Amino acid sequence: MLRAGLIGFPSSGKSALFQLMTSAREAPRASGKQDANVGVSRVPDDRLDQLTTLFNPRKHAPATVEFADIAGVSGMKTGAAALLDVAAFRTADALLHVVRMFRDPAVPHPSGTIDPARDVRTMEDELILADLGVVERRLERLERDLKKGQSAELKKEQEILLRCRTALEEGQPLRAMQLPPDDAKRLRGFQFLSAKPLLLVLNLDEADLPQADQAAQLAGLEGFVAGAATRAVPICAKIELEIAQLEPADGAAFMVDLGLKESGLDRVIRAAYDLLGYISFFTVGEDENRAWSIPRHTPAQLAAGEIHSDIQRGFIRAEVCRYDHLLSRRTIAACREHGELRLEGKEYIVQDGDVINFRHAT
Ligand SMILES: Nc1nc2c(ncn2[C@@H]2O[C@H](COP(=O)(O)OP(=O)(O)OP(=O)(O)O)[C@@H](O)[C@H]2O)c(=O)[nH]1
Ligand SMILES: [Mg+2]
Repeated sequence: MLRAGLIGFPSSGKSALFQLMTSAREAPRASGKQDANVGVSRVPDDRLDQLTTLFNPRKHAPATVEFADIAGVSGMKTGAAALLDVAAFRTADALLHVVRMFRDPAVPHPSGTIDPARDVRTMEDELILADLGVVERRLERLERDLKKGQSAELKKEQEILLRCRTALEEGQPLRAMQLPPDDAKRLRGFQFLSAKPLLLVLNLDEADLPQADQAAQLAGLEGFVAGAATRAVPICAKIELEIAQLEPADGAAFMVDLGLKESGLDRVIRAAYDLLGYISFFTVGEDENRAWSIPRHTPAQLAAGEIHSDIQRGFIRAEVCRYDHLLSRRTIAACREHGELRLEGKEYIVQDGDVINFRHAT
């Protein structure tokens, strides 16, 4: 499951987006220690709907995305560093920075003016600063430990962290560093914020919706968005929340009027999947049809673990057939007869749209 953390300056529209994505009302927040609201949304997938029409299972379960929302990330004295204390952000797969572009005198911006490029840079600097703190603390510790006794592994870690520190001090986020897989693995445990893929959710003014496609250029963010593991998606949280509350037919008509081809929920989820390179596979049966999300290039045994760790552990084989083959043959048996059902081993790289039955020992 994809897990995303919503960050952004106060009153940028994080909670409005959270509500749009999860149809959740904002729960009362625990006072004192920072805590996040976590909500789940269902990933729209036309292919799963088609499979459900075909199999008519008792249960239909789309893939899900988890969103975490928090109050005014940077309004706090501690800035983005405080995010590191909140598990939902530390462990998020991606950060969604809600960037204020709407103009509304009734909702003052904490910095006094609407300047998306400034906000994006400021937030980036905060993420970088938070990570720099973590790197420096770890480096101090490593230096002490290395004085006590040499260790090749600790030396290696020190070397990578020194490179990270240089990048961070130059204002470069860690997501821009090209690291060999081994080194990337060494850093994973730190859960660096600036290493996470970043989706800028540009919260447009209603009046700017007709130019939504050029929002990043209009905001002067083209260069920023060209960075590694960085994307932007335009929304208009307020108006799209209103649409979401209409009857579906009225909502669809309203969207046509506004020139929107897809709902805000669909656009944000698609952009996040795209950013992370996620794909979907399906499990089908009388009981349940279900979609699962995994990173591209995931081997079959690891994909099985997305369903259950027991299936991963007892993995024997994967029976795989392509979604479009199944849709045209209509049954797994017919796919088998036509040689379209394959038996794959644990190293098989799962493809987008695979329909899989995992055989496993119990
Ligand atoms: N005009 C306009 N107002 C918006 C839009 N999105 C959010 N707002 C308003 O801006 C105010 C703040 O929105 P929130 O979603 O609460 O912002 P937030 O980022 O969660 O704010 P904090 O939790 O305080 O950091 C609310 O009054 C929203 O109704 C928008 O697209 N257009
Ligand atoms: Mg909020």
